[in-house]
Amino acid sequence: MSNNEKTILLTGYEPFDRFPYNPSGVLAEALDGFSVEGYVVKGAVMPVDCVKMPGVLYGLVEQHRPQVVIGLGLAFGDTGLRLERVGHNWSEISSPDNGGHTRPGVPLLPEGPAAYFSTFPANQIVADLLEAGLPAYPSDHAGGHLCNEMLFTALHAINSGDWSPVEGQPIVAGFIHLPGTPQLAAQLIKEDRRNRHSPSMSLELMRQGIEIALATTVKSL
Ligand code: PCA
Repeated sequence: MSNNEKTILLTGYEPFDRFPYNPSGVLAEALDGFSVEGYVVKGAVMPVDCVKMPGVLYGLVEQHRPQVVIGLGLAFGDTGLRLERVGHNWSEISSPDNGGHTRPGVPLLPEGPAAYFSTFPANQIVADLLEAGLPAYPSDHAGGHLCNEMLFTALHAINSGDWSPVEGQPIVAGFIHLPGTPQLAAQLIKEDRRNRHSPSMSLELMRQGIEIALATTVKSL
């Protein structure tokens, strides 16, 4: 990385649980090197392991020194792009993650605050996505799994000073949940026809939406 390159860290996740494919990791990798408004995307796939993930995220921030950190994750069953406005200090993992860990519902950081607000312009992103004809909505609960953990970890690192400001500006952070792809929906219907009410969105449309989200975020800096 050259010293004055402006970067966006875009993370996704590896496959997990009953999903053999995770559009979030696929898109984070596909967008690696993409330029938006003078910023270069650094795309990375993180492990779905609640113990390992925070260290991986810290390592990526140390490596790329991004101005913006945005996480992507799969939320099968969602009907559009879900812009997460809050990261909660909470972890509840009922079916084992890829490291075999479960959690009964515990704070991520016992001494930490209950929650932090995301700092990317979630409402403006939703408006821009809807204007472009893409289904999108804001959310104030990112669940109890790794996606919320990523968002809370990033917001805590920024608020606690672990991740220092880049050129005087605090790092901006947020999270976007993605629906399943048509292929994932088809596979689940094959397994059980009762899964027929499974919404999906093509990878191409999700990619368009993420590009809009990144552009809107960078324009707000
Ligand atoms: N989705 C999970 C974790 C990994 C992923 O892609 C979540 O919504 O928390």
